Amino acid sequence: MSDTDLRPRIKARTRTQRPQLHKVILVNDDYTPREFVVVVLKAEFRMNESQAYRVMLTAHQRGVCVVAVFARDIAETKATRATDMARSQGYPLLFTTEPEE
Ligand code: NFA
Repeated sequence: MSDTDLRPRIKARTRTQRPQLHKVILVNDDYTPREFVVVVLKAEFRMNESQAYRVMLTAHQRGVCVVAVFARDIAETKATRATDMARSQGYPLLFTTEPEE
């Protein structure tokens, strides 16, 4: 016969543990040209011109701006790559990361 119901009687309610997200933060400085900051944001964070310009301007005016949030490894890799891109051109531009609350 085909009357053997093998479906579980109890519905699992355990919540999935999602990895903590980390912010990538753009830090203002007095030396890196605005247009170069925009180029880096577009290259490393896949932003369009107007998104990148707004993030650059926010950091310029307020000191810092959150660029995006990612899983820790990805945030750190992107922050390092973007900072290295600036170093290779002799600019002090800095991207840091911090865990989201
Ligand atoms: N403050 C820089 C300038 O006036 C531009 C800048 C913006 C640098 C955001 C770093 C981050 N040329």
